[in-house]
Amino acid sequence: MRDFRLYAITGEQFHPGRDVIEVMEEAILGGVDIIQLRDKTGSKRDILHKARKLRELTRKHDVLFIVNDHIDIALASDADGIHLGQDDLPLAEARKIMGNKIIGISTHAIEEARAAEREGADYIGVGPVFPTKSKLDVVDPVTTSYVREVAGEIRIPFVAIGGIKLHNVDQVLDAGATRICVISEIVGSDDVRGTAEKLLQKIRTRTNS
Ligand code: TZP
Ligand code: MG
Repeated sequence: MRDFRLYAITGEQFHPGRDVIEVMEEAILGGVDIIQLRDKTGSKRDILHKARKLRELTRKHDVLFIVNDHIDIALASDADGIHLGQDDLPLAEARKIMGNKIIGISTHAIEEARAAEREGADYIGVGPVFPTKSKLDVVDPVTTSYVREVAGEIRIPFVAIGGIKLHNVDQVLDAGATRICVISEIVGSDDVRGTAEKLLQKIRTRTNS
């Protein structure tokens, strides 16, 4: 898959009254290079409608587009890929359906990261690094020590996620992450574009890229 640095996930509860497409476009203008549609409450029809609009937006700006949970919606909207958790369809089954498209897998422990790598995931999520209000099923923070473990061992791309903010992103980069994924810090900001720009600047500085 094409490489990325700053991954933003939708979180419409963080920007009441603002349209998700408009917010994500600002994030892209701030340097986000991969977008995920994550909607745990809408009907499939509504999610598909948003997916199609985000696909159009991401095409216009040439950034990657991933759908969370719903393989059917990922295919119907011609997304670049799917993001799956440990309780979703197993990776091997998803691969049969998705072909060469991107498959990302959430992991919370090194055994899960190893399994995802072995089974052919394109990238993994590593988190939640810090406490977060954006994920309802409660998982204890994995801390930066899990980031360090993954950085030392796993060879496929990984993205650190969970409670990552401008004020603590350096800790995650220090632990070896080179790709960062954020919901609330970006989409909940009064200055979506400026916040994305600042996060990207920190990543670029730490990774010399
Ligand atoms: N998976 C692990 S943490 C998380 C997800 C979807 C939520 C991240 O949101 P935020 O607002 O950046 O903490
Ligand atoms: Mg899921």
